[in-house]
This record gives sequence, C-alpha cells and structure tokens, in this order.
Amino acid sequence: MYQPELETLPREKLRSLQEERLRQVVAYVYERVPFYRRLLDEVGVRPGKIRGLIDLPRLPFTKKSDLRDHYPFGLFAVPREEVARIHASSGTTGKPTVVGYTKNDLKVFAEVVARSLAAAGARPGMMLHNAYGYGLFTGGLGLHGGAEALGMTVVPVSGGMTERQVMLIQDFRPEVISCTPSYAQTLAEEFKKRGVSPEALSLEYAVLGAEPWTEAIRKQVDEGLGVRSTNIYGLSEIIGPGVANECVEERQGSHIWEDHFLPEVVDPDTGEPLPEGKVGVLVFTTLTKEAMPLLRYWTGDLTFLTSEPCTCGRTHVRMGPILGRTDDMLIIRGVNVYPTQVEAVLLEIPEVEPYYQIVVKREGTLDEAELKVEVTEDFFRQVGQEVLSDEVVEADHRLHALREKIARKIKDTIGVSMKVTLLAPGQAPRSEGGKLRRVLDLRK
Ligand code: ADP
Ligand code: K
Ligand code: ZN
Repeated sequence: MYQPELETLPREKLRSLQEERLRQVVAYVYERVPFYRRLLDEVGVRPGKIRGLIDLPRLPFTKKSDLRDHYPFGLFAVPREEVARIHASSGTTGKPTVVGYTKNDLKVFAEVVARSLAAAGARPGMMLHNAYGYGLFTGGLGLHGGAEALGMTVVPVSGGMTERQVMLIQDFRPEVISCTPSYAQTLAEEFKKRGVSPEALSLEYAVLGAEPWTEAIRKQVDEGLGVRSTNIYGLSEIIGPGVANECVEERQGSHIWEDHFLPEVVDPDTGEPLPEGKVGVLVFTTLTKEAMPLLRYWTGDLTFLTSEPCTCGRTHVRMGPILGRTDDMLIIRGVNVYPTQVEAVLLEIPEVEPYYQIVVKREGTLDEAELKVEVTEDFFRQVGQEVLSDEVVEADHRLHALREKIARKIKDTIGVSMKVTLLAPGQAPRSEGGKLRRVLDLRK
C-alpha cells in the first residue's frame, strides 16, 4: 500500500475524518464560490449548522450543466493565479468541462493515483508504460504524476501509434501498463498478430479505465497480455483517474479513496440516497479539493457501493463496475438498453469475440438497432468462408444459426430486437488509443 495508515483506517475513524472535512468544505465553498453561496442560501443550509454526514442529503446536487454554465473558471474557489494546472474533459458536444488544481490538489491527485497503482500491483522501481492520452484529458498526466510519486519509472507514451507501442513494450520491458480497456484489447491483438506470446511479454499488471468494461474484456486482456488487470475509475470533475481502484488481490469492486472523495449512491429519479448494494447514480463530494471543490456532484454513472471488509486490508468502501451512465442509456423502441448488457450477452456465446458495435437508426418512427459482432478466428476458420456478407450468412447453416442464436439471446435477455450482422475477425472498430465508441446513434 502507498499510504497504509490511511488506506486501512478503521471505518469509525474514517467517518469522523469525513464529518470534519465535510463541515470544512461546506464553509469553504460558501465563503468563496458565489454559485454555492446562492445554492445553499436557497435551500436554507447555514454552513455553521452542518452537523456531519447526517446533513449530507440536505445539500444541493451539482450537475455537469452547472460547470458548463460557469465556463470556464466560474466555479473556482481560488484566484486564477493560485491555479497550478487546468484540465478539461472531452465533452461530446459544445464546450468542454474545465477543472483546475492548486499545487496541493496536484499533490493529492498524485497520492490517490499512487495508491491506485499500488493497489493494482505496481511497486516502486517498476516501469509504467502509460498509454493514456496526454494533454487536457486527465488520464495521461494523472497516471504519470501518481507513478512518479510511487517511485516508478514512467514511459509517457500517450495513446495511438500502436506499432511504436508494441516495439517499446518489447524493448523497454515494462511491468505495468495503463490505458483504456479497449486499447489494451488492441495491443493484445497486435501482439498476437505478430506471433508474440503473452509469456514473452514483460507485463504483469494492467490498470484499465476511463470507459466501462466487463469480465469478457478482462479475460481477453489478461490472457492476451499475460497480466492481471484491475479497474481504475475517476472523472475530471472530482480529480481525474484514481478516485477508486480495484485491489489486485480480490478484483471485486474498486476501493474509493473516501478520505478525499465522499461517495453516495442515489435514486436516479428522486435523488434520494439508496442503501448499500442498490444500483443508482454515483454522487461525490470532494473533501479536500482547493481549486474546485464540488458538493454532491452527479456523475451520471450507475453502480452500487459495499463496505463489506476486503481481504486486502483496505477499509475504504468499494464501488461495483459502472453498469452504464444515465446518459449513454439507449432507448430502443421504448426499452432501456446499456451497451454493457449487450456485451454480457456476447460473453455467453463462445463463437463471438467482445468486439462489437451497436448502430441505432430511425426508419420512419421506428427505431432499428443493428448489432455488428465479430466471430472468433477459430469459428471463422471452421466455416471456411472468405467474407461474411448477408448472402453468405443466409446460405451457410452454421452462420445462419449463430446469427439467429445471438438475436434470440439479445431479445430474451434485454427485451429488444436487434438485427445481427456477423463480422469477420478484425472487422469491428478498434480503439486508436482513446475511448472506443461502441454505439453509433444515428437518430440524433
Ligand atoms: P470525458 O470522458 O467526458 O472526457 P472524464 O475523462 O472525466 O471525461 O470521464 C469520466 C467518465 O468516464 C466517468 O464519469 C465514467 O462515465 C467514465 N469512466 C471513467 N473510468 C471508468 C471506469 N473504470 N469504468 C467505467 N467508466 C469509467
Ligand atoms: K473518462
Ligand atoms: Zn481490497
């Protein structure tokens, strides 16, 4: 562990630390951020009257739109000169979401990422091949700072240029890699293409995050790169990657570094706090941020929490995998669909790989969803066809049966009909280094 005394703090002590810090942060934003002063006045919360966590549900939520409305620096709690760094998240439409860090915020950022890397198996002296994008995106510099704090040798490769990445991994022999799960798939595949076996690779651990992934992808990456991969979770609004990380021992949920980030899970419709184990929207209050502290930030990410003791010895609460975002939910003919649900179905079908794309169109008033999915190399070889056009699939009983099987499973499990298109190995979109867009919604 990077900070064993904090990471194993008994839960009652953790709680009283959170209580104290919550009172401080509410007073701090009331004093310094006009937006929060107005909001807190509106709901009649006097900072001095905050008793502790019991008053958390009385605090207002902060939404992504609040950040956008105060673009670029309107929510900063310190003068611009005290901001040591700016980051921004990609933002699918319009202006990006801008965040700032004081020197101390950067120190905390490095500490929580160092904790995350250590939880993932990394140790001082190991080499990190950091394939997260550098720049405004928090991934690259975030992992970088944490690895340096832990005492690793960092290779700041950034995303893209897969040929070069593959060469550097073979030549430099790093023990740890950090990137998006979809890019780890790309790299695993590239090594396979070149006949480099996982045993020949120096990699031992992979720290994967920034997009949702499932056990299907974990299996593929672990086997393909010869690693034990763990999930890293975070968002720029809260600090960046390193809000939470799985421990490599258990890999059953990600420990949230809750001395800095106070988590809640709330009902997506009512905003009411939900008990442990119930799926809802993850909400964070930053407890130590100086430049841009946020109260009850609505992440839009759906998951659950558990404070069951973990064998690794860390006491910090664990979050489950992100089951979707309130905003990447697809509504297809009235049915709510998350891409991860489709992935879970594909995991059950041995003839296909978890390489897929969902395309949604509107024909007249009806939604039409198409699932394009790759068959395995083995299956492709057995079938012996050169291409998998609609005609070929219609004519070949094995292909035809597979297509029907997938469509039926999707319909049975998710409750929505999808046209299934089989792709030959290598034909589904791959990550070029950043996030992979697995959904193409042409209705918007
Ligand atoms: P953007 O992705 O918009 O550029 P961020 O990099 O801050 O901005 O992204 C944060 C979001 O990325 C999270 O709210 C979550 O939806 C997603 N994310 C980050 N890490 C993970 C993870 N390990 N699993 C699933 N989703 C993740
Ligand atoms: K992200
Ligand atoms: Zn653990």
